[in-house]
Amino acid sequence: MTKRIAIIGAGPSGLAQLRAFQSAADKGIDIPEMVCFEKQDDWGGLWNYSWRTGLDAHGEPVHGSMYRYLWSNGPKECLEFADYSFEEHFDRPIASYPPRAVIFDYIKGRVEKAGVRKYIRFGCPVRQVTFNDVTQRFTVSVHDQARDEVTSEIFDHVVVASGHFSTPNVPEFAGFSEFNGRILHAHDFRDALEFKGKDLLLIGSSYSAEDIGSQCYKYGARSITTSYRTAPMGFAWPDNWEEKPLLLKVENDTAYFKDGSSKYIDAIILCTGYLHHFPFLDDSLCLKTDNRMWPLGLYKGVVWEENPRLFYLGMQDQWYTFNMFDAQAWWVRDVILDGIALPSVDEMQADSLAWRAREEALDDDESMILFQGDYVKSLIGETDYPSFDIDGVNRTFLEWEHHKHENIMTFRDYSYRSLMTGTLAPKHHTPWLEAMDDSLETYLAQPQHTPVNNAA
Ligand code: FAD
Ligand code: NA7
Repeated sequence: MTKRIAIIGAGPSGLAQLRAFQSAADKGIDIPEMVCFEKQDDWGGLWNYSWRTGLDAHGEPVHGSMYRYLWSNGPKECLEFADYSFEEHFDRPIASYPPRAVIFDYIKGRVEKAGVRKYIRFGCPVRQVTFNDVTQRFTVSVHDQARDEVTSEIFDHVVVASGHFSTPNVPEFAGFSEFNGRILHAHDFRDALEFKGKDLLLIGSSYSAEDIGSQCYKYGARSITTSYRTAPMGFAWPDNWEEKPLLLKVENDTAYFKDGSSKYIDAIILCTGYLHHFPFLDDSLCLKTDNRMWPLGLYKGVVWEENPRLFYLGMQDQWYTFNMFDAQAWWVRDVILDGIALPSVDEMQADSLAWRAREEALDDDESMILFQGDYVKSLIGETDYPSFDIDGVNRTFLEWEHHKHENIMTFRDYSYRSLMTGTLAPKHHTPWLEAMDDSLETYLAQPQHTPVNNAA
């Protein structure tokens, strides 16, 4: 009997799983029956922008954490699919840091070409997943919102690809209840123009703080203050941006910091990260981890060791993204197709612990990038995912880091060479700091053969 597989989520990870099976089918291999359940009305996951915050039209938590004017925070050359280049999609080379709409278009292009939309049931949040030890099968209960009906179906395997940058981690600080201005989490941030002319405090020192702060600077915030718990980001910030140690309390409209300093502020954005949150999973199936490079319990970063019929995609903290999700999806596909045999549970756990020990010794960005590159290599070496120059991607990441430290407001003006096609990206027509319109049309409206000048 044909196996049945449930894929939860049609973001980049879930779409990678569909594409992996479809590529096997193209080679004449019999593939299982697939159903991908997606709670939103379209695919693309976080890249499918929504203006909504809080609850959606059906009372579901809004998945989206992306905002207007979001441009890729790393070079597109590092996330490029090995089986579908940007050049193939846009029919010409494009610059290295596209805005969200351009990346969304690229993600869509590959799966439209693959013809996998037919496997996806949109408007279908998964409510519950349980496993029956006797039948060795999963029961997946899904809410079909159009019909307002919850139905259950049986599957041999479940692939959880529901993302982990959607449920906000929201700490409380003394005085928040009496604060005079707006307090929001990065998950609910949508438009930097809201903070034009304001004195803004951001808590956190990672990507969200860096990028939301940069957006607000670009769109005219009066001042930016970022407050760190562990370490400052340490970039060469503009004059109206300062980093302070952790916030202690707010009183009315004044923030007080651990170093004894204080500052007037209009609004606070909690850039304090996200929770891995799977309310639809039975506890025995549920990954529990913070945001890190090697969550425990997942053999090869994807197989749920306690029940190897269950898989997770994209659960790691991410330097590598789209091509790592592909590497994972191809590998999971081959386990499901019985092309890759899993070792005993003890062996799986020992292997994971060895990766974790290595992860714990990582002490800077460079070592984390190389670690994740090694992980991707270890997966693609075992499947027919088109091999690509991972050392080259690592080098591009390191150049990107260097450019960020050179000038955090101009790093997006650089160009990099595609590791898939060998083409050097053209320079974008407008420096990022002056590019106020983030539409696909404006971004692509550039001469085809702009000479490349890598001095930004
Ligand atoms: P998601 O994109 O989160 O997709 C998960 C999907 O699962 C969603 O469509 C969701 O609706 C669906 N889903 C969730 N729960 C259920 C359920 N119960 N039932 C059915 N469906 C469900 N990466 C980069 O490479 N470059 C960037 O510039 C970049 N910028 C980012 C900026 C922000 C603000 C954030 C939050 C992330 C950014 N990322 C970036 C990282 C991002 O995580 C990945 O690019 C990518 O979107 C992860 O794909 P995913 O499919 O694993 O998860
Ligand atoms: P991250 O990368 O998980 O970072 C979370 C940040 O929040 C990090 O600096 C944490 O500080 C900080 N944090 C977490 N809890 C607290 C509390 N209680 N107090 C103060 N600071 C806290 O999440 P991001 O949202 O920045 O990035 C997630 C993705 O979005 C990323 O992939 C991007 O591409 C976009 P710590 O260093 O742990 O002390």
